[in-house]
Amino acid sequence: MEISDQEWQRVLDIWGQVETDLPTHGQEVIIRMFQSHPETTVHFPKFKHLKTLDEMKSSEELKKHGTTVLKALGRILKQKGQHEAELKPLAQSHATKHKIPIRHLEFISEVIVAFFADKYSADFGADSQAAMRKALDMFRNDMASKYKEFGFQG
Ligand code: CUS
Repeated sequence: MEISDQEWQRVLDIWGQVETDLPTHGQEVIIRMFQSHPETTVHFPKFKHLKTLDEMKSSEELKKHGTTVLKALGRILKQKGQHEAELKPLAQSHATKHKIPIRHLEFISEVIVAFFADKYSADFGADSQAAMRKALDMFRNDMASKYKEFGFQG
């Protein structure tokens, strides 16, 4: 899959806005994902007690995790596809320790695109959304092949 320089530029432009406030963006991504795909909460026993939206919003731990997720993703996107060194340890821990199926990475990818499209309607139009989808597809494909190397079918 080829991603052009212009497409990477679109991806990193929007990421620049997201990075102005990672905790708030991260919190929203995790909450949207828990709400649209409740099965993703099984990986997070520490968030099981959060039942209502208000409880999710007031959890500092959830916010912290959202920040971690976006930081990891940002580090990868900035490599513009040359992400072997960044991806490998992440794939290893997710294959052997957290056991996060690729399906759930798909959910989080969808949530990210939909949320940015809502929040940045002026700066994240159809072309940028398509570019972000391609970048996240590439990320997931590479995670999936690394998962297999680590013996996790994902
Ligand atoms: O944490 C981490 O690290 C991951 C991220 C990356 C980017 C891979 N995660 Cu967490 C993931 C997920 C979550 O959180 C939830 C759901 C799904 C997935």
